[in-house]
Formats: sequence, C-alpha cells, structure tokens
Amino acid sequence: MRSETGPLSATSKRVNVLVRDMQSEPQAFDRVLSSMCTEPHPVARDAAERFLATNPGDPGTYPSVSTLEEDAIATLGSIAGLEEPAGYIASGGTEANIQAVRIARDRAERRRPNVVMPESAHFSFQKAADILGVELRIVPTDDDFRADLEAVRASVDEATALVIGVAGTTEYGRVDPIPELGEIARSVDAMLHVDAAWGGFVLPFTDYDWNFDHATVDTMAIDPHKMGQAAVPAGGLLARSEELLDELAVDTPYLESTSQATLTGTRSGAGVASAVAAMEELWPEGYKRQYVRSQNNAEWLADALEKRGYDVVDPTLPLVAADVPRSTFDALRAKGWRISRTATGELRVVCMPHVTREMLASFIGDLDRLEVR
Ligand code: 0PR
Repeated sequence: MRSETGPLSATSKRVNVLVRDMQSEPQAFDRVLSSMCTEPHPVARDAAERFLATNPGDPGTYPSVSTLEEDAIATLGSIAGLEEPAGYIASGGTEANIQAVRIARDRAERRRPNVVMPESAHFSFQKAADILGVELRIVPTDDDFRADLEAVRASVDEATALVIGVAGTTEYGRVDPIPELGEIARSVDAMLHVDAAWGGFVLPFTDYDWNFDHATVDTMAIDPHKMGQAAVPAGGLLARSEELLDELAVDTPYLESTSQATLTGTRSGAGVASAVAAMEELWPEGYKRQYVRSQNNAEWLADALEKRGYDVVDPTLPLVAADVPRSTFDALRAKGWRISRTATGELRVVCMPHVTREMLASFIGDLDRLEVR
C-alpha cells in the first residue's frame, strides 16, 4: 500500500520571498510577546510537513493519521487526568469550546438552555452561543480575576446546561476554582467544561490545589498548538467518555467510517501528527522544564516592571499584565515589539516557549530608553 505521508517538497518562490522578508521584519518571533502560539518544536514541524496531505476526517482512506489521533487523545487524556478520555484534535480552542457547548446543549434537553461563564472566558463562547442558540450568562470575576462563585451560584437555574471554568485565562492567566464550579454545576444537573486551551500544558506542573488530579470535568479544551508546541492547527477537545462525544456524531453514509463527531469535515493531518510528535517528545519532562523556564521569565519580567513603578498583576501562570501608559505601550509597539493590551488597557506579555530572558531584557532596555513616562 502506498504510504499516506509524502516527501518534503521544494518551497515556492513566492513563499520563499515572504519567509525571507518575515525574517528581516520585526514580526519574526524574536519580538513577539503577545501571541499564545509559538514556534513549533522541530519534531512537530517535521511531522506536520509529512502529514500535510492527509485527512483524519476520512479514517477509511487515511488510517495512519487516525491511529495517530487516537494516540493524541490518549496522551491529552492522561495530561488532563481523565480515565477514559474521548475526543479529537480540533482546529483550535474555538472549535473545542463550540463543540463542548453543543454537547451540553444537546444533552440538556431544556427548551432554551443557558450557559454560565465568568467574564474572563474567551470570546469563542460568544460564537458558540450565537451559533447554538443558547443563552450566555456572563458573571463577574473577583478581585483576583477568577470566577466569582457567589455570582455563578446566583446565575444557575434548572435551565442551565453548562457551567464553564477557565484554567489559564487569556488576559491574566488565572485558574478558576474548578472543583467548586463543578459542585455548582452538579447542583442543577448541568455539565462542567474547563477551558484549558492555553493553560493545559503548564497546569500539571504547578502546585495549584486543582491541577487536573481529581478531574470532575465533563469536557475540556486543551490545545497542543499553544503551550504544547505543536504546529497550527492543533486544538484538543476532550470528553469524559465516548458517550458524551457521541452527542456530536452524525452519520456519514458514503464514507467507510460510519459517523463523524468533528465540526469540520476535511481536516489537516498536519495538526494531528505534530501534536503527537510534540507530546511524545516533551510529555512530561520537556513540558515541565518549559513551564519552569516560562514561569521564571514571567516572574523576572513582573519584578522588572514593578521596580520601575508599574502596577503588575502577579503572574500565577506565565503571563504578565501591567498597567503601562498608552503612550509607552504605543512607543514600544513602534519599536517593533508585538505586545497587546487587556480589555481594561493593561500591557499583556505571554511568556511562550519562544520568549527568552534575553528578549525580555531587551524589551525592558527599550522601556528604560523611552522618555515618555
Ligand atoms: N480559550 C482560551 C483560554 C484562549 O486563550 C483562546 C485563544 C481560545 C480558547 C481560542 O483558541 P483558538 O484561537 O485556538 O481557536 N487565545 C488567544 C486569543 O484569542 C489566541 C491567540 C493566538 C492570540 C495567537 C494571538 C496569537 O498571535 O487572544
């Protein structure tokens, strides 16, 4: 049988030119401080290239990449502490979140179900609510940017299909009180979804009270293409059981496989293969080392900013937010730093694997040279 994977081919002229330009531009990874994606690990890059022309959406035709996807879910499941994980490699956290809301909505059989989440949750849930016709109840966060449990309690009712907790929020890297959210969900017979799209590959190495050990979660988003160092597109949707995932299955009459649970039909095998390659290479020791390095960098940066008089949000995971004036922020961007701001205007730096201490020192050096403060 012919192999599913192809040889690496020559690069087109146009792509070569753009790649060369990118390297001479400041957008190359050496100034990117705001992204939640990173340079794929070399083994992940190689695997992605080799499986680029495969489609895990058709396992009857592309069996190898399907086998790889089973491996990916088994590893993601063990990272997340699920005993019998089901799931698939999605296009990203957005798809995983939409699908989790869909599972909960379809199981709930309520007339107009609602979903309760903290205001810190990612905007992909707005898309989910819009597409799926569920009511989104957004509750405030507390002084430490975590879901306010009283507010969650006050918002759930018999029509609640899903309670959402975030493990590693997009703006402040906070982890919501997951076990308590689970209890609230159970008290109204709703499901619990944890969005660990960004935090999933760092949380197991922290000393949080909750770090996946006692998983009460029904579904989870955990993205290899963020802290997992896989190539885009590689998101992860996990469900506690095959039965839950089956809520998503539709019949596929003319394919050799009988049903499909994914949102997209044709998918890139590149994401699947690169996720497996990265996790095989890095789980657990490599990810642990990466977490320690990223966390130290975040604390170093937080310290440097604090010493210069800025208000800093303590980085509980490797993400730093600090109250830097707009003019300073703009001047740093003009110097080529790719930085972003929270909804309330704080500078936000995500210490991804490509972010080195040298980069941060050079960033602080530029900050010191500005005279706008
Ligand atoms: N859940 C959380 C907690 C997230 O932070 C994100 C994305 C998602 C879900 C959605 O994931 P996908 O974008 O994979 O569908 N957070 C970043 C954001 O939207 C993603 C990002 C990535 C931003 C790379 C910039 C960038 O350069 O801001």
